[in-house]
Amino acid sequence: MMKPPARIAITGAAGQISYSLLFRIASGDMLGQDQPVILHLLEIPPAMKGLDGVVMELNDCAFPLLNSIVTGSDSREIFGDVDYAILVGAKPRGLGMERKDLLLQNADIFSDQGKALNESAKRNARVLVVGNPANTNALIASANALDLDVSQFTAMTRLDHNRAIHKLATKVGASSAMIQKLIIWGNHSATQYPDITHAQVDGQPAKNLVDEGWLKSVFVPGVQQRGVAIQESRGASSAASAASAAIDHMRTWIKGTDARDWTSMAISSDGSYGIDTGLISSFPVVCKNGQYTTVEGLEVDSVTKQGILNSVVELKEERDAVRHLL
Ligand code: NAX
Repeated sequence: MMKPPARIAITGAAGQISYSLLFRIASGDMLGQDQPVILHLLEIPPAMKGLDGVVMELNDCAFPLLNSIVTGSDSREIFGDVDYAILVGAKPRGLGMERKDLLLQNADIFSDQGKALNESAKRNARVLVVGNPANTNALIASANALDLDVSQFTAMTRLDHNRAIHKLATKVGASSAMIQKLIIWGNHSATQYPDITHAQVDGQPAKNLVDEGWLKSVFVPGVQQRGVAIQESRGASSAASAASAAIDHMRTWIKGTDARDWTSMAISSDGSYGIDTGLISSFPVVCKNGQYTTVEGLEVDSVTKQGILNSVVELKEERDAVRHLL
């Protein structure tokens, strides 16, 4: 017998990332081939016509697992009874717009959506924030969802994690599958800190296979600036890779990490590694039975410590700019 369908809300459903994400969820990549899904798609009114076209295409795929699709512009209605919410929709940074203005405009969206999730989502709903600035948007959504636990809110640094895996794998001539235990620390922004101190390549310490110069001047800035490089080359920001990372993030959260590995997720800090309690920061986490736990007790060298600190300073600035919504 088939399982009852899972309800998944996706905001910004007519946007670039969703154009890849929705099809992968509907084909079973996120929850597995035995799990039917109902998509709850949220868009703003001017984008509804575009969304209707996406829905036609989803229907034309005749996905066996796609039970039905609900669309609309009312977040309370769309979040009704959802098990998962992937918050992708956000305003893009306009020409000449300051980062702070973007933060404030998107802050209102995420405060409203936090309240809406609180009112209508399932009590154990899991939420992933993708829309930027993702960490602080997750903080706002969680602070406005008073009846939901802060642990239900996460932000995406899995794309950065995957980018770092590929970069290291290419450098040492390994496949991505051979790389374990990388870490992205901090904010999903150029201040994030990719850390290979504990990483392994086919069980061997990665740091023995690369030199300090490459780490400092190629690896770290290359991962931090990868989004910009894609934007410059494609003339548009990362979309399919972001969708793939969102699928990875949710699947790992639900199904668990491999026994020999961990992953990176931006979660509410419990003060570990000197990161201020309550900030949504990226940490190494292990997932098991649908729950994640921070990997504790790792040694952090002085260079990494400084990298984490730089990102935490930025996270605190972002938090302070939206304090009125927390
Ligand atoms: P698009 O501009 O293509 O799509 C965004 C969609 O959101 C639009 O269709 C828009 O109508 C909709 N939207 C705006 N306000 C909304 C609201 N209040 N409720 C519902 N929908 C709303 O952007 P896309 O390329 O899909 O990127 C979406 C977000 O992901 C951006 O904020 C982007 O910066 C962020 N990213 C985050 C990444 C991460 O790793 N965390 C990586 C990729 C991406 O840059």
